[in-house]
Amino acid sequence: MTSEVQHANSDVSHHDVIVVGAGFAGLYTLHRLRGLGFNVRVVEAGSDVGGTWYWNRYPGARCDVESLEYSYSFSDQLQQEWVWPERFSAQPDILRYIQHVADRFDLRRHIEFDSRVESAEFDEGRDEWTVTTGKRRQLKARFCIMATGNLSLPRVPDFPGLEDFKGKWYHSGLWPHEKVDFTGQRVGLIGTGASGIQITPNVAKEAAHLYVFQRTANYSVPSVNRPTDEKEMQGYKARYAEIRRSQKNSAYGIAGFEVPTLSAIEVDAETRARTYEEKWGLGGNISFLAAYNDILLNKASNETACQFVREKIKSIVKDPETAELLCPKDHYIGTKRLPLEIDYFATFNRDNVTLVDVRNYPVKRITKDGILTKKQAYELDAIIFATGFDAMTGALLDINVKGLGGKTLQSKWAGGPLTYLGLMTAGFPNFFIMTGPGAPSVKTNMIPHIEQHADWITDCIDYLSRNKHVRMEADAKREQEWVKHVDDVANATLYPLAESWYVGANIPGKPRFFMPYIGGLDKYTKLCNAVAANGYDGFHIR
Ligand code: NA7
Repeated sequence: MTSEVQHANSDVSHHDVIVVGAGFAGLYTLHRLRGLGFNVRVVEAGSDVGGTWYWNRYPGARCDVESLEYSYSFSDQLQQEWVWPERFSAQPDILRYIQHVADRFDLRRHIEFDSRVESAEFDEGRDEWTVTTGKRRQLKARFCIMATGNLSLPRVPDFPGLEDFKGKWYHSGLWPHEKVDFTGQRVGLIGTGASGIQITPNVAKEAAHLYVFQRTANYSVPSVNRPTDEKEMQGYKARYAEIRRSQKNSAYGIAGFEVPTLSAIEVDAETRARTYEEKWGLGGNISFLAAYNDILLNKASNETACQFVREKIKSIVKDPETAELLCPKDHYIGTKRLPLEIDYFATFNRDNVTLVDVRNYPVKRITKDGILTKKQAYELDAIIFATGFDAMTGALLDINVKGLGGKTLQSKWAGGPLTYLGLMTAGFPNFFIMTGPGAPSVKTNMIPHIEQHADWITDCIDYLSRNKHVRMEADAKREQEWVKHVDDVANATLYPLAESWYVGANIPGKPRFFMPYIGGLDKYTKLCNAVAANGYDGFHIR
């Protein structure tokens, strides 16, 4: 291990490990590594901790996993003491929690804020990474860990004319820190993914008029959010050890739902309707999709769930034409991320809300006064882009990463992200990727997965350091086998059929490649543990 070598007036510092990103993943990794005595430096583009929850401050931003489960398990004291105000926490409460974690475990002094990483280059002679930030700071370390998140490179489609717009515009993932007041304004919202669905009811309450520009109708199920029930919370806390174990032994990293045993098409229509109704009333997306064991595997089964949700939309939305337009027809439910709604569909019953069809009448351009579609012009004071992210690979490829022989990650991943276990990519030694492509990532509860990855990587770095190994790299053949396995698992489901960000379909020109590993967190954890127990089988160490 190196000692802390950092000269006050120098713009080069030396460490054992550099971690990029101070979200949930970066913070826990820092905590673990520091606990073992490593000199760790975290580099963060934002001005504070929080990652996703730092940037996504839009009205209505809320987690779709229950907070008692979407929280760290590493400190029992922390989980016993923390009080979550709601079942599905709103962004400010999650940010408050992660800020508390940073303070409580004294993590901030190891983090450089307002520092966007521009490049990371491996020095083959020294077995060392050099990370350079936008401030021309250089950090050097044997190990580099990318905790850059999956939805951290916001994307505004390149509509012509945006620069002419006289009003203000916002992206959901780059929301201002101060409250944006839409009172009395005509607002255009583009995008009806999870972010657009959360923004709509909130902005509709303020705006003079809200126009929701929808390209693809989206399924959504109720969140059934509520203030935390004191008894329920105490029950959780009393059983936390068991709950955390069962999270880690589940596919979705969530303890609180029943694993289904029946097929949707093997039961009669009445039973099915009752089950869906019950799940609809309970709230949550995993519980709805896990009503039956083949909703994500079998088209006919899936269609029963689609049909149920379409009927619900029609029963909520009074205007039949709007209701019909809100009914998704072009993808199977759950094959795109299934957002949770709080009054989303009901908001279209308000007089000050209009649904605009930009599937049949696409946006032609932004003008100084608003949005011009193929059908008509909409005069607007503000535009909100809830148009998503260059997901999973965007933030990684935004950094100029150079591995062995000066090969860039961009060129290696030109056809899609290649990894072994999602943890490393061949040709880039001592370079770890957290909860990204090739790992369960966005298809599981992020927090237990983050803890699993951070623990695995920390143990690995500790093992390498104790044994005086200077370099570890994924084997290229094992990487190919893993990539094929990830693809095979996905192809056994309906997921790859959708035009989703899971396959990169939302970014023009991005190679179609199914990125998350959907074999389940439980199975994945066992695989990772077996690899470590076998002396890091599939990796070259020297
Ligand atoms: P998503 O889920 O990628 O949604 C983006 C939305 O923006 C989606 O409805 C898109 O329609 C729409 N979009 C994107 N480009 C355009 C253009 N050019 N014209 C019209 N509409 C467009 O992003 P979110 O931020 O909502 O959610 C991301 C994740 O964050 C979410 O899954 C949660 O995990 C948290 P499309 O469907 O592509 O037709």
